Amino acid sequence: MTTLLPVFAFILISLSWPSICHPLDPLSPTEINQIKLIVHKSHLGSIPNLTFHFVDLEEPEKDHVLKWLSSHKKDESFPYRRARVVVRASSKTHDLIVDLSTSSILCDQVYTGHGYPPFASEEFFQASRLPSKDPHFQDSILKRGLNVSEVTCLPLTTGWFGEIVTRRLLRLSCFYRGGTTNIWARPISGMSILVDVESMKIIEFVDRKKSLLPRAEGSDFQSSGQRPKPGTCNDTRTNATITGNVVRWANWKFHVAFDARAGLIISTASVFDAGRNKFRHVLYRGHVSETFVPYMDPTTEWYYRTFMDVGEFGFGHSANTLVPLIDCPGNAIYMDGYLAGVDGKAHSIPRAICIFEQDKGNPAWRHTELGVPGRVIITGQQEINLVVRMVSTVGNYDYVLDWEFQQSGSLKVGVSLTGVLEMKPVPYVFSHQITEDIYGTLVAENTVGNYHDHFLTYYLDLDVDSINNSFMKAKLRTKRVKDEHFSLRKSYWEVVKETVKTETDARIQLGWEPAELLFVNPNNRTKIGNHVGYRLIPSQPAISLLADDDYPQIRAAYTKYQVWVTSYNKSERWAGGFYADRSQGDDGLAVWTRRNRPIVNKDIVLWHTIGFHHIPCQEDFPVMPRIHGGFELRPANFFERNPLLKQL
Ligand SMILES: *[C@@H]1O[C@H](CO)[C@@H](O)[C@H](O)[C@H]1NC(C)=O
Ligand SMILES: *[C@@H]1O[C@H](CO)[C@@H](O)[C@H](O)[C@H]1NC(C)=O
Ligand SMILES: *[C@@H]1O[C@H](CO)[C@@H](O)[C@H](O)[C@H]1NC(C)=O
Ligand SMILES: *[C@@H]1O[C@H](CO)[C@@H](O)[C@H](O)[C@H]1NC(C)=O
Ligand SMILES: *[C@@H]1O[C@H](CO)[C@@H](O)[C@H](O)[C@H]1NC(C)=O
Ligand SMILES: *[C@@H]1O[C@H](CO)[C@@H](O)[C@H](O)[C@H]1NC(C)=O
Ligand SMILES: *[C@@H]1O[C@H](CO)[C@@H](O)[C@H](O)[C@H]1NC(C)=O
Ligand SMILES: [Cu+2]
Repeated sequence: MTTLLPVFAFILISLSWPSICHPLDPLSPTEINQIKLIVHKSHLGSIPNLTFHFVDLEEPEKDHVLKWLSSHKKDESFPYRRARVVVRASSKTHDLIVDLSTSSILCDQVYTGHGYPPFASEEFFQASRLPSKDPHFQDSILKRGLNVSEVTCLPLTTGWFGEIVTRRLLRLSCFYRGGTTNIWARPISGMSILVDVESMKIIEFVDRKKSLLPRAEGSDFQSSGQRPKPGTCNDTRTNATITGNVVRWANWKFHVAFDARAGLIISTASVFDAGRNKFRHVLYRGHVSETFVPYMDPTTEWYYRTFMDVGEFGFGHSANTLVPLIDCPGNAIYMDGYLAGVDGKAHSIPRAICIFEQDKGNPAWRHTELGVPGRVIITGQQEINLVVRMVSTVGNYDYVLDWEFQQSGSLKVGVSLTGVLEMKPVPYVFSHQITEDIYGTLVAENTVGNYHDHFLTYYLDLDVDSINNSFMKAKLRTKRVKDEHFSLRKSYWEVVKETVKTETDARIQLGWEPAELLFVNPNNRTKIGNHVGYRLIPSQPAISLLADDDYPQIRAAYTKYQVWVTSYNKSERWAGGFYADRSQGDDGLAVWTRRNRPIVNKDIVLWHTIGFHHIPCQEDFPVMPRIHGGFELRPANFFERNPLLKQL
């Protein structure tokens, strides 16, 4: 029975395999289950304890996708459909390419380099339950006068600190609920618990000392009940046409996908140009590539907290089911997401993505003209945007990821941070009592919110009007007026344009010199002769302040610059390397760009990091109000004139 059943199910699945709507569509639950069967039928199927760590669409060749999109007839499916699958079997990592149309494994490589694939949720879950069954742990909890059934332990990734890596590990951090749901406010410190994930056993347990436990009172969070007025939410419905994963709204057309690792992916975004009467390419693919969250506390129980959440776990794996009227407005349209579990079986995340029109009551443009005799002219129009949103909760933090499409042709990418701080107990009740380094802010009695950073790096494969683009700096330089007879002015600024030739020169630390950063199409100009382009407008600049030789910084070397531009290569998508868990910095942006490839008039990719240096404050306790960061990709000489206006 056990051997017959999969074969039978397999035939059913093959017969019902649906035709592909778009080559970049995420894997469907049927396809995920089909992959599970293909892997189990292969030689890997006989190895006990096979675990699935990564199951994703193997991105088809870009030129094939572009050709198919520009020429395909209705009902004609894309010629191939493949998945990249990473499994662990007998303590080995197998990196597979699975072909769905032939139900075969095209490639099976045992990965022997540094780093491990992402953890599966089930591994986190199993690890977190180990202490409650451990006699040493039970003993320590009892000695502290606490009740074991009120303890929650959570797994944290361990990073890499120069040691020889031989196994996958997690460290557990334990908390005492005892009267609060805000577990992060009540950490049980003085303990180190190390778990070997392969054998799923505690391999090291150190109890240093009985420590102080911050009180539960006042640490819970409840909504103050401010809600939108009833009736305001269903008034309008978002006026977007969604066919499969393709969204059409106002002058935009794009593809939305849910991905286990990156979370939300926007692909093949083009904007309609009424002047040219056609859709023009802007972005081939954009998504969060990696995050880096290092804590600034070098002590025993904190030093290793240097998380790379996207690569170690995945924003899609941590995606929430969105809650109407908390996460998204009443006019939102929802899309589900699908993931493979540790056993390879498909799971769904209902309402993983929401799409809604947003009217913040801003003018898109306006003008009052008093200079026309006899009348006052006031003109303008309201700004209405389309937002695509996902929310990922990685442990204590919640990341709200937004892509906002504007009718002006701008794309605004935003991320909001909310959730709960990672906190540490201290003997202090007043800040004036503090005499030692506490590596954070006293945010409540006996409670320190530790200093840390959040870096989110975006992969932005811009294709402005076609794949060949150049990266340009338009530098603003102060110019002295030399001839005093020419002008009474002594100075002004001029623009010095510079096409960046290679990858090394395209690494930029923002904020040092005023410059516009542009992706231009050197093969196309507006009617009056300017190069068509899109401009990156960053927000506040932040780069990693860690020393270059510090281990976490070696792993996340790319966080020393906020802007990188690379030559397109389908396999270069993860800024900190694909195998991020316990990585050693030998894959990723900083390594690829050592080749210093030319980037002029080529298919190039922009990488941009949004950074937050987080000095916690009391308002961040017990739960933090949303803080926002982001950037804008804005047309610059792309259209002939303001595209919001009636065409001439
Ligand atoms: C499979 O996992 C179980 C428990 O998770 C463990 O006891 C067993 O040793 C593992 N087998 C192999 C071959 O790794
Ligand atoms: C420990 O906590 C559990 C559940 O919270 C409760 O049922 C039990 O009575 C507690 N035990 C003691 C000794 O307080
Ligand atoms: C909004 O629409 C939902 C579903 O269509 C309905 O259940 C709800 O009562 C409506 N709310 C209001 C305030 O009209
Ligand atoms: C909905 O969008 C379409 C296409 O952009 C537009 O023609 C139509 O007027 C819109 N309808 C409403 C009610 O806004
Ligand atoms: C892009 O430029 C390369 C040379 O760098 C050329 O071979 C290729 O045909 C160009 N592609 C397009 C779509 O213009
Ligand atoms: C270049 O611009 C012209 C209009 O100025 C347009 O007709 C043409 O399609 C553009 N070429 C590309 C490759 O986008
Ligand atoms: C693409 O990138 C990978 C990883 O950096 C590299 O191994 C491979 O050689 C690159 N391919 C090309 C054609 O440059
Ligand atoms: Cu923070």
